[in-house]
Amino acid sequence: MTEEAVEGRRKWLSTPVLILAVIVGLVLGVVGARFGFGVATGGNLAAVASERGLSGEQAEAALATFVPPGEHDEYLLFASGGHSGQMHVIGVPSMRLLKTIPVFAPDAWSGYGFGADWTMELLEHGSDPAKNDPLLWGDTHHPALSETDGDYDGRFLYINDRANGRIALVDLRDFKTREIYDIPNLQTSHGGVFATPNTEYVHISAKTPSPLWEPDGFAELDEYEEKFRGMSTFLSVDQDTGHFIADESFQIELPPYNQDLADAGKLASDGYAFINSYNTEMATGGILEGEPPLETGAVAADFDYLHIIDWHKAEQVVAEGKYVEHNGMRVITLDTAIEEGLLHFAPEPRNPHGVDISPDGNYIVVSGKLDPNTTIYSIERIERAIAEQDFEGHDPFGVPILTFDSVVEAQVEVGGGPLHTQFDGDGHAYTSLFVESAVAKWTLGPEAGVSEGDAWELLDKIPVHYNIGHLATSHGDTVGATRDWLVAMNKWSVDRHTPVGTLHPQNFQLIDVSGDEMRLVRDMPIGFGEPHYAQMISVDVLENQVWATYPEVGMDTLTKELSPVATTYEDARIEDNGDVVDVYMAVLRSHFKPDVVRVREGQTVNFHLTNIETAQDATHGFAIPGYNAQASLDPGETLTVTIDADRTGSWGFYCTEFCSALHLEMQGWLLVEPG
Ligand code: CUK
Ligand code: CUA
Repeated sequence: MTEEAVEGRRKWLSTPVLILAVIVGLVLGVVGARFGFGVATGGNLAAVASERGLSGEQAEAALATFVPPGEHDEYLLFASGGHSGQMHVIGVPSMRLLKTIPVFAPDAWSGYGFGADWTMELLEHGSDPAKNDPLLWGDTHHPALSETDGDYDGRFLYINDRANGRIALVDLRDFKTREIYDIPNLQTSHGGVFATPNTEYVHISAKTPSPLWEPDGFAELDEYEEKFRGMSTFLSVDQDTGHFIADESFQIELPPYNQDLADAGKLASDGYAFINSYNTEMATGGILEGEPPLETGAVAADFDYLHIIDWHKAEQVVAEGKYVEHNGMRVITLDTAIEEGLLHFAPEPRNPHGVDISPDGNYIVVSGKLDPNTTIYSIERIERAIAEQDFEGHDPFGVPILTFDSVVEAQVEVGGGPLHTQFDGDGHAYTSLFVESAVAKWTLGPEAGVSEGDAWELLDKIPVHYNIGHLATSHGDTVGATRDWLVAMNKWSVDRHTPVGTLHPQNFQLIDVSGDEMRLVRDMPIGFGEPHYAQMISVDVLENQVWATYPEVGMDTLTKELSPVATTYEDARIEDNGDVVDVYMAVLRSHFKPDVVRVREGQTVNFHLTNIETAQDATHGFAIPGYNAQASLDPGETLTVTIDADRTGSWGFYCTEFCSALHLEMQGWLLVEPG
């Protein structure tokens, strides 16, 4: 958003508007100023507002977030899709859904998991190879955009699978999932994904500890303390492709606590990683065996531990060979991590959830969901306490615990059930309050540019609807956070939207944070799998990097290189090699060449499909009835669909994407002769 526009919005929103006459004058003034048309055409605005029964504030909000037909949003919000296994891309401020990116779950529209070999192969990752039983869902929680110098660079997007301990890579040139990696020694994952400031690594840690050293992965729960462990993973990233480099990655073994959310240090705290934990009580439940429920056991102690990892030091330790290899991953054991001084704990008020680093990197904000305060640590205090060995004790595994009073810089009473915090680059922090269903705005301290007198103060609070989890500000996890928009990601909507049955949408709410007071300007029902976290990136950063079509015809989706099986129109052909038939097929408006494919029952058929189109949006589909096969080919894209021709019949394949006036004619025959 331009500075002028921000300034305009600020001014305009801070004006109290009570009666229609005032609205009209104000609206017309602003509209006139911003869009440059005369007041004469604006007369209808008053009538529209009046007819629709809109208050002044509502009319303002509508205009503030309206993106005219044909124009683009200022920001894109990449939201996780929770247990839908997908990700959603939403325009801000219009709050229009632009795309769903399938990641861990099949998606019929894009043919993800319905035929194209690359999609089938990706979805296999994490499946039990002993069984023909693909893992077809995930629980995406925390997207992480790649970063350069601590700010989003729009190259890659990473997302965790909380359920199955996996991580995926999405290439932001074509918004397609490019890798799913099943991380060794993690059963589940939550702490991450975050990228280090230059995406040297993406971090992901366990959620539920597991008996990861046991050969068959099994241990009794009464051996929990002895045999279960958590794991923090630093996955090295190939800077050209975004792929994970397992050989250059490492893990750090952690005690069997629930390692929760995590964040990377930046600027002042570059080189550190922070992970919250809960259930340091190591409760395991067992109600039927006379134990308290896990939840009761897990809240018994007043403090849990903020994990502070010096990953620069960890890199050195690995380089010196002080690791063990476990399931193909280099693991720094807990004992080594303690000995080498790369792991410290700081007490944090019980059962914290979010940990978030301020844009300047100095402050580490922790929110304890059972404590009305956010607790703010400073990296300066932490580094001093580590240097002076200012410990208040050790945990049962020997990890040194820094003295609480030495490392805590401030506490701010924000309200009921604080979870997550975001920033705006102007010295403000915004914390979601789950229990209170509100967002609290408060000031950081001097290192974030706030004067001593104004530091650590609650400034404003706005109700949200309802039960907010995460929140996201524009560039909110980076050194370049901006003071524009905040999206509150609410778990419940109750009565906010037209009833659509008993499963209600969640509710995103757009809040304008450009003024002194926060203003709620838009609701967006989320009628699909539950988003947790989102990151918001300026469209300016992405715009020149996103491909409109594949730059060359015949490009392989995964490798982004010309595929050896791509075909031109002239070279389209069928090669019958006995057991295997290779069909090199050109796909264009509005036919397939070849359009009759004759095979015998029992043959394996590889359809090597190339969409030879170069026009934007000239996407074609390829669906074969009876074979559970559907692929989608973007302009220029090449992929292979492999089927075993085990159902005899005359099958009419067709294009699924309405591509031209003769789209319905875009069909052909797969003749499977009885063998
Ligand atoms: S968690 Cu969902 S509201 Cu998985 Cu980031 Cu806090
Ligand atoms: Cu191609 Cu419809």
